[in-house]
Amino acid sequence: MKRRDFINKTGKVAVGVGAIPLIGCKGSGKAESSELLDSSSKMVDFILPDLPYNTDALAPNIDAKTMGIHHGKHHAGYVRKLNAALKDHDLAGKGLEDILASVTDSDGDTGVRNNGGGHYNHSLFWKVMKPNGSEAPKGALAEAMKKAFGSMEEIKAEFAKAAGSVFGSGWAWIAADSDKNLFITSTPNQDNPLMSNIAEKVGTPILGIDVWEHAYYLNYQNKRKDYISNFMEIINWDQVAVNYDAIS
Ligand code: MN3
Repeated sequence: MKRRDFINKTGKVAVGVGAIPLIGCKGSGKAESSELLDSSSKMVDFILPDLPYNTDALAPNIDAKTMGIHHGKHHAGYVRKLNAALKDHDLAGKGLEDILASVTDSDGDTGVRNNGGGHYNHSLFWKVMKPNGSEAPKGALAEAMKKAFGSMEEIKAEFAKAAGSVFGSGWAWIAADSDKNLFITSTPNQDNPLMSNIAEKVGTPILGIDVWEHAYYLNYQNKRKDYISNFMEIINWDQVAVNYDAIS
């Protein structure tokens, strides 16, 4: 698929019910530029979304202190720095998915790439977890998962392997390509599969795990493997299915 088609497709997703609530932005991603201007004609900033549960809701799998710092400091920092990086940047005023599909590995895009990725990735991450997790999905996602991977056990094993193999800081993903076929991949730092000029495998992420040390170190220290297996127990597969269904 050509990149323009990809942007158009994800643009449609961005205004769908399933996708846009993931992304905290006062203006809709598809709003006309005039709607993105406030009364003083300044671009409206991206905002930090609330957690969909209390900071202690995922304990003991993820402890309250980690959640509080991760959301209130780390994610908040990405949002603040994204807004700063977009000042006088060509991509200012675009929706977050369009921004990520357009960033390159040039020095001028570094701030937008790292902090736009950080904002998108964490917005997704909070929503794909819930206390005690949810049952494995039914419907279209279940079919796609079976087609791509076989059994639920194989998916979990491959996803955990991708997460455990990230060198340094990064993310592992289940994502869908332009034909809605699923694949598992990982990305360094705050990159993600939406970054079509950068990512090794391009698509729309539907599930992601943060394997930066800040996501688990307070509770798990160097035991990333234990964090990953405990994350598996709190996956909100219902939300992952919503994310999948929202892809046009
Ligand atoms: Mn993080």
